[in-house]
Amino acid sequence: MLTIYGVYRSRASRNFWLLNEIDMPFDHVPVIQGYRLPDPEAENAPFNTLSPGFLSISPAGAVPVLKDGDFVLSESLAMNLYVARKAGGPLAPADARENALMEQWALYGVTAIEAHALAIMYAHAEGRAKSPEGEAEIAAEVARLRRPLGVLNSHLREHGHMVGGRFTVADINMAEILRYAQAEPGLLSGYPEIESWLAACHARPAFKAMWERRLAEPA
Ligand SMILES: N[C@@H](CCC(=O)N[C@@H](CS)C(=O)NCC(=O)O)C(=O)O
Repeated sequence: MLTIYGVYRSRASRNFWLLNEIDMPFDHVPVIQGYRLPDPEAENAPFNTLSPGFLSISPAGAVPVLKDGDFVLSESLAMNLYVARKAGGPLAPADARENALMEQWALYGVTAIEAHALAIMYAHAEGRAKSPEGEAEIAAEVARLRRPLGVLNSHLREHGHMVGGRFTVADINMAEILRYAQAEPGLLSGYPEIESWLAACHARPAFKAMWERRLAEPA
């Protein structure tokens, strides 16, 4: 049985969503981000990304991490591709070309979109969005997202989904990256194909089940 290390309020959310979709049983070891704790090294601190026991599994000190027997894998998007391939079925790549396209979109999402979308989300979450500095920061990130969001919008208009004309792990990976950009009101309405595809992704029972667990966790 797979073990997932991480909390729902982390990038592990994308792994939990996929595992719900394919109904694969897994063990869950909650590991909270060290930076969310007042003293992550305190004796009574909960198991966290700076705990020696976690660092011995994942020297990068970040969640999520997956264990499958003695096989350890980090990087949430790589984990999802591994799990989907292991499970097979419609969410997995059907052949080498689909596999390559799923890797292509995961790398595009993480290199061209995720950091900018996250910066926007943090500007809102940390209360900077309404200050002149925050507005300038968000405007710069929105400008950096213009080209990749345009690429995705055109791709979705033509193909409906990321890969293979059906809902797959590639949609989960990209949807979880784009979710951060939703923090900026009105941003995605400029990209209607993305907006409607994302709404359809979020309407899936497996996403909703993950989201419910996430909201149940302390912020
Ligand atoms: N690219 C990595 C990013 C992992 C990452 O930064 N995880 C955050 C939580 S979402 C974390 O554990 N941060 C702890 C820290 O930076 O100390 C992935 O997708 O898994």
